[in-house]
Amino acid sequence: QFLENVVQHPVFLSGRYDTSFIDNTPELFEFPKRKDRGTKLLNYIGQIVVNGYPGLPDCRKPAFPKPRIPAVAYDQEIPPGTKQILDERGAEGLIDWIKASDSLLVTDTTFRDAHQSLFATRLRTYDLLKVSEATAKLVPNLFSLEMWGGATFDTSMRFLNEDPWERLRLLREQIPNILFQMLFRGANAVGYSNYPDNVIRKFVHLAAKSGIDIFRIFDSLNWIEGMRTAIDAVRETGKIAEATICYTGDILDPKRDKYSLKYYVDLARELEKAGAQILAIKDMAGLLKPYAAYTLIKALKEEIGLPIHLHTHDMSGVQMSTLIKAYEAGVDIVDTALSSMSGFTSQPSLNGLAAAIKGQKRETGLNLDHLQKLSDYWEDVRSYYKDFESGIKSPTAEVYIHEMPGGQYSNLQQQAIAVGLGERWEEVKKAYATVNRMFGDIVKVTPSSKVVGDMALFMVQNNLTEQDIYEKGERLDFPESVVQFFQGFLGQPPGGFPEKLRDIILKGRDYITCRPGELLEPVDFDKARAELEKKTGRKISKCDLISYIMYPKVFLDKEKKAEEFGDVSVLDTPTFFYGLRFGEEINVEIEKGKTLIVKLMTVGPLTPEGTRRVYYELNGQPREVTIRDLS
Ligand code: 3PY
Ligand code: ZN
Repeated sequence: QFLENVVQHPVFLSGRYDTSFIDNTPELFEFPKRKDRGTKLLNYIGQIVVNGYPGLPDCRKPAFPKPRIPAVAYDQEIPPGTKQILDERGAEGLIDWIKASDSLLVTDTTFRDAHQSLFATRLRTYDLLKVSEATAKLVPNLFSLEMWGGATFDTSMRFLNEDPWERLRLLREQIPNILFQMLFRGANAVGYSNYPDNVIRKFVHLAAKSGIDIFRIFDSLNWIEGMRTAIDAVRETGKIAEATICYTGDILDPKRDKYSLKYYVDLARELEKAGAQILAIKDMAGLLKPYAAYTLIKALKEEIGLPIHLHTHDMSGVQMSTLIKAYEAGVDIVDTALSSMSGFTSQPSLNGLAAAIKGQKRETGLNLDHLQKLSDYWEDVRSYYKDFESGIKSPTAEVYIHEMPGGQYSNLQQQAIAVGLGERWEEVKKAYATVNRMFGDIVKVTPSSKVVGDMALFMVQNNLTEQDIYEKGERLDFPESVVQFFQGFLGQPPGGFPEKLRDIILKGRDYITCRPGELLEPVDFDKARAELEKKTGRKISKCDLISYIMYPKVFLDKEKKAEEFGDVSVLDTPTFFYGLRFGEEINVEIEKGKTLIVKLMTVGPLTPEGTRRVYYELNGQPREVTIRDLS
């Protein structure tokens, strides 16, 4: 191996070396670890068989349907779509095209928000890739696919042992014709706190280069200062900056005058001035009622010159009517999800909307049979993730009380279960509404919604009422996220912070009123790279580096898991989550043309060391691995 490193080294090949070559070229001593992908996968499956997947019930692998992958002709060319319009005519050309469109344009959120909202963002790249070619061929006239950002970035590393950048690259290869859209949390990027400006810029440039076309940029407090750096960065890339107003309250309720029609129109004007090319209305909880949508969109169409893109969640069951009223008011683009991935905490149904306005003046032009085929696939795939779902069985108007974003609902419920409050979920939802009122009625969307959720969990866990907070707050240690929120580290809410509560929570700590990005030291990328290369012992790509900068611990944990289990993205999803049944055999394609046949034989008894032997056949040969039993 050493000899191989020497003779392949560019300095050696150039002939320009002397006796210091060996001393000055430490990489000659870096030897790739022996790849035993088979054993690593057996370790992963054994780990799941013995200990289960975290958060899933301790049960035998259920029987799942074989997914109905829509049949498309391999030799059929992928028809051109909106991506080609952007690439050929540039950002301005695309915006002109949207304005001239005589159809209602549709974004499909199935690849991102739908699963974030229905099953805690656990959707694996494996299942996305199986349907990506069919998506490109069956619905080439979609406006965009929302397929990245939001919570998918950290979740894919944290829970799925995946690289989010790899997901983006692979999907881009498979779907070259439809615009890719991501959700970007302004100064919080794809994280939960503000990042230095140079990290925001670097992230945007890398994402644009890796395949993102439209950046939906929002600030969790609707604070325009939190969005400017990202808007400017997107404009530099030639991609589309879709700046966002997050909708909360009710513009038609005179008692909720903090978030009035005027408030939203003023904000939209500011965003247009700040460089937005599309305006998004992000109704993250599904509070925008049909007649309010009509009023809001009519007003925005009159007051600003940008195309309008509406996003909502269907917890109340009312939001299809909201889309229809928005359509009547002239909305340009709407977000929906394929029907089997729609409804409740997710978006309204794409199939339903396309059918509902078929024959109308601005019908979508989408093929209803094709939408059904795609929906059938997702119906099968969704069953793999059923244990991450919230268990909601019917729509509920309770969302108008707690105002919890759809994307947060299933996550907060998982968090509540994790801290032993699963049985007290009703109380958590009530506390969520109370906390919002105490905080001064804020916009609740990641990460401000997480702060409200953390405080709600804290109050329920410690059996605290609102009054208790005011009376005993001096002696309470509030969650870190709540302290940082009141310090101004997520930005400034409209109307400022409630001072009495801020004093109780901060206990004399300083707070800021400027943009946190002004105070954060820029990250030294070279230094961070050197640090990471030292920690991992390997060369680090730009994408890995930014993942590490955003989520150092999560990234390093993923590296550790990759070391132990190899590339688990090749496993089918039922096996990834539930392992194998005794006697079950699967084929695992570890690379193109190379398949392992894995059969689970049996699991041995608990040894005095607390381990179990797991017995397999690998390609017909007996194999065994030892797994620590964590029960
Ligand atoms: C996210 O930021 O992840 C959201 O989905 C907010 O709605
Ligand atoms: Zn959403």
